[in-house]
Amino acid sequence: MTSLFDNESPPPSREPLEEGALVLRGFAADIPALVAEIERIAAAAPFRHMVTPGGHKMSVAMTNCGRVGWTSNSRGYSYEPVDPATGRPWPALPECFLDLARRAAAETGFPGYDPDACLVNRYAPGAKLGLHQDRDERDPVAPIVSVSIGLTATFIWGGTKRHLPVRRFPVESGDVVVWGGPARFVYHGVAPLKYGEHPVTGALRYNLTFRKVF
Ligand code: MD3
Ligand code: FE
Repeated sequence: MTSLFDNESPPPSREPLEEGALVLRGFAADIPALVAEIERIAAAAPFRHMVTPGGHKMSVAMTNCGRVGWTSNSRGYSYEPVDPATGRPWPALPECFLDLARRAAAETGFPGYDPDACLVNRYAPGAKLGLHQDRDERDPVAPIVSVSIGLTATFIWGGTKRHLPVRRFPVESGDVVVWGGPARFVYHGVAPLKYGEHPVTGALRYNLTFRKVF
């Protein structure tokens, strides 16, 4: 007897985290295609280490695609239509990114998702993202969709107040997490990436986060 998943990773599974938040394990099937798009984006809008308003250089390297891109500098955070590093608009959202984000949002109960930004994060071993909320987006109803690619990371998430206890869970290549409804404004972060080798990304992890900004 053969199964659809013989010689493959386990079948996709859905794990609710809390109301409005769902992990879709293995939902992103074609990792090489996503990495090829990331490389195409980075050729037009190079990865860079942004500086926080507090004056710290971020350990995660970032770029964007879509109508606007998330930027940080010593004056603050903003979504910008033009990449400050190149003076050109950000590369367009690839069709396969949009399709993936829309299907994941619909699975979680958010049909008609129309993100206008995709932040692409690149983690080398040791890179981390401190606990934060994503609240630079004007649309508070649309979910944020996150796609993990390459090395496994530990995702940290807490409550809507910084002091509330946090939980941790591993996110592997192909895992998609949708954060909507009451989970949209929870504090979250990523633990320092452990060294490893991934067949497609080598010693790197990428994360795509789709956002509806306007
Ligand atoms: C939960 N990125 O770019 S994605 C970010 O893995 C960011 O690179 C992390 O946090 C990463 O802002 C985590 C998952 C994520 C993104 C946004 C959220 C989780 C979220 C917004 C609200 C709640
Ligand atoms: Fe975030």
